[in-house]
Amino acid sequence: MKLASTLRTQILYLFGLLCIGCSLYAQPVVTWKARWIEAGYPEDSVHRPAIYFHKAFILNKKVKSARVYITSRGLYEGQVNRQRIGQAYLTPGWTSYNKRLQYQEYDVTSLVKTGANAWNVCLGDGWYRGAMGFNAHRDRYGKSLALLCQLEITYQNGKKDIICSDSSWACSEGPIRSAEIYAGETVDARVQAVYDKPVRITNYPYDNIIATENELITRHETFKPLPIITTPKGEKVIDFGQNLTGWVMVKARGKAGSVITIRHAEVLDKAGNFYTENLRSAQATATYTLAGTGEELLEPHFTYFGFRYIAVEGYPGELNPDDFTAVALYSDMKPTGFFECSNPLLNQLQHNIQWGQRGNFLDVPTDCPQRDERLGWTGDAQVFFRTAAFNFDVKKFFSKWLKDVAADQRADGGVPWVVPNCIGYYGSSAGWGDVATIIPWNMYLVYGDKQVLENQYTSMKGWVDYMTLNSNDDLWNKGGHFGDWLSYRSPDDDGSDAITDKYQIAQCFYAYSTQLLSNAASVLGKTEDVKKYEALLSRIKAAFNREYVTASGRLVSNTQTAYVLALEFDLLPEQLRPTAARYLVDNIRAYSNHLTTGFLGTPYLCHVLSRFGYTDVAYQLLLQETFPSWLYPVKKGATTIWERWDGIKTDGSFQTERMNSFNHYAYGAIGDWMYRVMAGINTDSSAPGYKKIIIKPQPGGGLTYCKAGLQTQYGSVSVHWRIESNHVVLDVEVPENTTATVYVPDVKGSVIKMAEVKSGKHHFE
Ligand code: RAM
Repeated sequence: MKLASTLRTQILYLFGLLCIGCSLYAQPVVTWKARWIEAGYPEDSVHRPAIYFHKAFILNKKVKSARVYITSRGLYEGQVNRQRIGQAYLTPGWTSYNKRLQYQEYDVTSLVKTGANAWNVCLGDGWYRGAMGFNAHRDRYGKSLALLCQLEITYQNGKKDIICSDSSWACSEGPIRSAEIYAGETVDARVQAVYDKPVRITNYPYDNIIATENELITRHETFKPLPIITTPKGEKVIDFGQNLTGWVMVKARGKAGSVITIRHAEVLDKAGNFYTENLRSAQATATYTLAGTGEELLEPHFTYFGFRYIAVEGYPGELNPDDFTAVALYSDMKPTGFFECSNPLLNQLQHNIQWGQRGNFLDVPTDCPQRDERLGWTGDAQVFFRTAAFNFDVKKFFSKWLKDVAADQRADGGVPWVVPNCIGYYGSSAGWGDVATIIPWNMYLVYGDKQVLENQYTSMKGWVDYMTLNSNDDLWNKGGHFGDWLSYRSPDDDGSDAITDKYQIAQCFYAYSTQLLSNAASVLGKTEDVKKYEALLSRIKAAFNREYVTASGRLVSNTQTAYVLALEFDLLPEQLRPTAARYLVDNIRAYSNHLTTGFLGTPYLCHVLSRFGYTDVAYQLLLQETFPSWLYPVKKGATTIWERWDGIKTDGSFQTERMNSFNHYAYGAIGDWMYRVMAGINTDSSAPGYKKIIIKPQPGGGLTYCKAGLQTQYGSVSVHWRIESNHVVLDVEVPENTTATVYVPDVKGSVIKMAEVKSGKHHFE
């Protein structure tokens, strides 16, 4: 056994003092002694079985500590002496691999031993070379899987050793016969990895390898089956009661060669049959062939599913609920927010919003977890950001992803539709590309850390300059745009579709992004840029008013989204704003108190209503139970947020299978209004990150109480209001080292008292 000499121990911690802003960062840097290795045999290019790598080594001395540094082109799972390395899944995560490839570091001291050791690592296609994106193309980042890993050992006598991936490793196929994100996984437990093939050294670069910044994907909640269903078609179906993202652990005993097939679905159709058409081409199937060795525990490794139901075929014997457990997988973000009120439907909505987040925060913020898409859609992410940051601590999750946004941004500043951009560039869309400014600025507001603005400033500026480049006379009126995606369309074709002109929308986002860039420049002390972009902003607004606004404040597109965006982003002159807000309310009334907004208008709809004194109308929209509304899906039994307002139509039939996800968080953006306006928890932008807190609850909608809280970096802020004999009783909790301005409301939501308070618990009535 050839052991690397201690002299080669090259994992250097360079505690480089990276002085950025006023914060000091200690950055561990790995010097890789390991070589990239890949399978040294011709692969089955159709099924692409996982590749199993192996290294046997002997340690002669007592080990004090052992650490693994590992990454891969493809997904990896490793074991030392048959014990899993770490608790993370789908590692090394998903980034713009060719520019930024994360490695992970694990303490494996308890796994190694003096004497003979075995280190195994298995690689699957994953996002790297599995079918992804439109037309499910394979090989988005490269054609072959490769492994890079090193194990650094410190002996009790202080000496060091290193075991690296190199030509001394062996490899072979093994039980995982195929695995892809959309297709699922096929495991034949009869096949064992025998490691009888050589590996090949490859010359992939090292300079794109980076430390992991965010929380890895880990296992979370588990669910047991509800009573087993036999559908009208005779399928054996298990309902886990919750639409979730992850997979099902199965226990089975059977003859060698018996095949169990598990298909996944989010919903049953009107007749009660298993429905998978909305997964489009995603097979989303786990297939297990038993080894016949007694009780076998089965679960996939390099895939995941978005599902509530599974259809099981080939299971030996009766289906026993004890043998099936669904497990939720998502990035290990710390839960930070809670929200509860006197309306059970709203509590279910909050539940659905949180589960939409859990199901779509798997290293990257994805649009959906089930069909052949599951991509980092930029628009969806920006729409949902503020809500996400209430429910979970997403600081690291988004600082990592924003770096991929910057990495995948084009030289002309264009931002691709999805990040990591595995689908190619089709131009930039308003409301999608603005992720480059909206998330950094809002991250600064909620976490109070300038670093994100430093990191993203070039990207923010690039995006605004891109829009300028594509403008004529300060009007951004070029290119293709998604517009107010999935806004209301009349099921009766009665001409009431709520379509907003796409260039009118584009102009609103052009203004908003320019405003945010100028805000960022001001925080970072870039005075020249502040001047430049403030001047640009005035021209953009003037152009908007020339092109899209009548003298009385009516907009060219007379839709809710049109008014919402113009008002939210301050595009109209002061004197026209109240009239425009009135037009918005008139429009809502014209739809019998229903919203008609799509992805872009929805997040701001209730905020704009509240800002202009129509919180009562906002409550009417929020509490609306008929289509289109937030509670309509809740009434239809949703356990997550749907992609469309009418994913299941009033007659029980489905919207088109071409686009009908039942786990799409975008419309969950209402959560932000629930926390910020209903409960009234907000940060003061003059002291962001909740250093100064504004507590301004606005009761309404006939609710009798509301309780909400947020774990900020200073500690917990919470609000509890309740209505007792026609007046409001308010309890607030303000964290250490912060101050709060509390606005005490009456039962109608009007402010009756204001108080400046320090940390502690405060009671008002
Ligand atoms: C859909 C995605 C996503 C949306 C784009 C425009 O396919 O699911 O939600 O942002 O299209």
